[in-house]
Amino acid sequence: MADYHEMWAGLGLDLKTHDMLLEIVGKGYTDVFLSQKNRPKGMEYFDFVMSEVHGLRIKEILDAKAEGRKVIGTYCVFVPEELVLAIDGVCIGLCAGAEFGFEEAEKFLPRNTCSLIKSAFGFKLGKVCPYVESADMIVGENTCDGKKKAYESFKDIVNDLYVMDLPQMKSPEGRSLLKAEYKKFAQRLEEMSGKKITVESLKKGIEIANNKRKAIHRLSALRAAELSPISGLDGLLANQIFFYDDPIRFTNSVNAVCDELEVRIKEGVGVFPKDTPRVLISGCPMAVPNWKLPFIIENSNAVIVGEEMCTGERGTQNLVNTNANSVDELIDNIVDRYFQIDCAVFTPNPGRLEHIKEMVKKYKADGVIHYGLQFCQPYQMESKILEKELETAGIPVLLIETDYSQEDAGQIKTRVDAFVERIQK
Ligand code: BJ8
Repeated sequence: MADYHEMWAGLGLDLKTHDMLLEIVGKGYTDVFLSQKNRPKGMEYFDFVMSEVHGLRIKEILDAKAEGRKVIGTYCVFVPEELVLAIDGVCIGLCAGAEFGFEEAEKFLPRNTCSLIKSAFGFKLGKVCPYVESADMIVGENTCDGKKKAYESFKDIVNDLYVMDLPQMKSPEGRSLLKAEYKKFAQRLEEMSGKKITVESLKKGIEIANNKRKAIHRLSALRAAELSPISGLDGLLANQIFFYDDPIRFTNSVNAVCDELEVRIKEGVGVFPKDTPRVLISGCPMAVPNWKLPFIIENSNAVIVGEEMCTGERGTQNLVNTNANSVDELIDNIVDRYFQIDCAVFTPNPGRLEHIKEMVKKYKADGVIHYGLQFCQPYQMESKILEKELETAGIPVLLIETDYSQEDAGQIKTRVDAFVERIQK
């Protein structure tokens, strides 16, 4: 990697701490990803992206800003990237997946806050995230109580925080609220960029976002092959990079991996031996560099064949229909897609159970490992209902409750080993 210290200093990063963070993430990446055997050649692109995650990509973003494009940071898959693309903006997922700066974060948040929220605060307070520092506007959303209340303090420590309200029920009123919020957001984007969203620009934004999702759908479908052509870790990595790479380059790179996987499937090449137990993971999102649980699973003689999470199929499923003649109709189509997201903050939320069952069938999973972050009430509460329903339907379930620390890794490994033995054919 080239020397980017000047660029980072310009963004106000704490260089010493940032160097330390990069070293830890780099080492983690080498241990978790580069140690895997028989990876598809196309994954080299993702290795490159990760090696330049705070370098080249940030430079690209700063170049885009210099051209007058706006950078929008987000924390939730409910924020419609299509609208950001329609003003020729850059949309970046900011979720943080490392236990970093928690002590500082706890000056603003109760100790019993989930790691995901603490990490977002920790990255900002520790001045180690060039994405947060590059953003012209950060979008928060009223989802779980933790996030909703945390944004009340977050607004004082970031530049321009915009909070979007979201429905909690899949009712006609809920849908109307979502549409009103998306229209308000579109207006805010127009004001800040000085660019009008037109039918043409919005259709283009939809097309770029749809293509990105189609590429991931293609990758997911290939993971259904009897002999897994790619590891779950690499599948997750593609889903994580989905949030901050250039969307067109990302789409092309995922499609290139898919071309290679199709050949692998034809030739009977897999990354794990035949009859390796197949696991579906489900639950809270896993942001970079949160690879603890998938690493444990794939080092317990199982393969992950799909992710029912926002860094996975919950975040990428369904496309936006481009068939419309006005911006308002296109926004309706966007609402139609996003309103189907089955986040656990919705009540009731039967769609998620159905989606998990569908995924188990589609990817031929032998069991489900549910990943719930400590203190995440929506997913922890829902996990009990899911466990009961899935076990009744004959689908074995393991509930894992954890955080971003490594302290419980040994204990989780023991439980995953026992579960893998249970689902072994
Ligand atoms: S659509 S999952 S990205 S809200 S882990 S902060 S829920 S206490 S992240 Fe999410 Fe949007 Fe839903 Fe997806 Fe709260 Fe739970 Fe923490 Fe969470």
